[in-house]
Amino acid sequence: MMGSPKFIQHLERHGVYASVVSIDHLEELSAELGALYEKGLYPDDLFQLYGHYFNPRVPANFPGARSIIVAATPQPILQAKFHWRGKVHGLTIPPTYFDNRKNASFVRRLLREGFRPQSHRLVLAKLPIKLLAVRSGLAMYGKNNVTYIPGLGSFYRLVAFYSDYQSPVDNWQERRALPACSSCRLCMKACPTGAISDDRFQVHIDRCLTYMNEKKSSEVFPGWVSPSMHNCLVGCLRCQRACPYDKDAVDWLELRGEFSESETAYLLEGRFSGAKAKKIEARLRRTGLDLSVFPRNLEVLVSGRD
Ligand code: B12
Repeated sequence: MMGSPKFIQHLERHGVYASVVSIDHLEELSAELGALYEKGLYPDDLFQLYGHYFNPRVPANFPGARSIIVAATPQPILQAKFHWRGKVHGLTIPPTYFDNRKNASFVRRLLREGFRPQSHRLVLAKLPIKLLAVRSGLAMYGKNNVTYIPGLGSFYRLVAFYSDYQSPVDNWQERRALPACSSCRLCMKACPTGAISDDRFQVHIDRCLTYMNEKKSSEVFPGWVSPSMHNCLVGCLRCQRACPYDKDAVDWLELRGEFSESETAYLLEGRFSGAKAKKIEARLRRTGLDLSVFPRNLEVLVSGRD
């Protein structure tokens, strides 16, 4: 903490870790991802969704942007309870699916406070933020391709801002991996779908369970994905739970929702319309979910377990 800018120290006092790089690196960030896409290492459908991260631009109305600030806010694992056929199923939602806007506002407020008496403009940045966190020295890659910060593990949400703050230091650096990942294979063994492998560092995105269960419910899981592989209502926690760097973070749980027998039946039926759908979706949003992954993701977790 000593030696870091005052605003970063202010964030740290509130449990948020941050770093800053010069705006000059924006092109390098996009070039690195562009190269992955060219090599066929990034699925087309994700490129459609996140293609703008591959060619980020400072907003035209912000020519004075001088730096990119990236910040990590710790987040717990969430639980939602579903009553079904006389049993209560406590289902899991990993960190980072929820409170996106709330977190961005929280970090923005802390930055404003930390900059005082100066004031700096902050514009939310849509960037490959994991790579940015590593390139800025804030985090390191785990072999599971999730990033880690000493003391926090990997259970945090990242957010980035363009700013007109001119940093006296530029923290841009080479990508780094956690030291133990060169010999530890626990995440690889824990990954239910074989998405983490020794043939390369980058995960095989098309085999990642999260890639499959974040899609709309109308897309059925491939036949090779067995029911026992599923462990979260959306996403997956197997590689993070197995990681020794996450051992202090995995027990931080927060219960955010409870759904009665009739609500669970409605979610499993999968015919959503009108006020009823809106009402239940509003409650799901507290856990970071919407109706798009229902009924498929709920069905695989409760069916056969009653
Ligand atoms: C698209 C996306 C996904 C996709 C694709 C994931 C992927 N690996 O690309 C899917 C749906 C699969 C996904 C899953 C998950 N995601 Co996601 N995802 C994103 C999103 C929107 C963009 C990421 C992206 O485009 N990545 C491009 C890929 C190719 O980059 P990369 O994984 O960093 O690849 C690098 C490494 O392979 C590395 N590398 C390659 N070779 C080598 C060699 C060495 C030696 C080293 C050191 C590094 C290295 O360099 C590559 C880049 O050049 C970001 C949000 C954002 N704005 O960035 C969230 C984000 C990355 N996801 C996040 C999370 C939490 C997850 C999940 C853990 C959720 C879950 N619990 O299920 C999983 C983890 C999957 C995994 N093991 O990677 C968090 C990460 C937080 C963290 N602690 O790191 C983010 C930042 C969201 C957020 N705002 O917090 N995600």
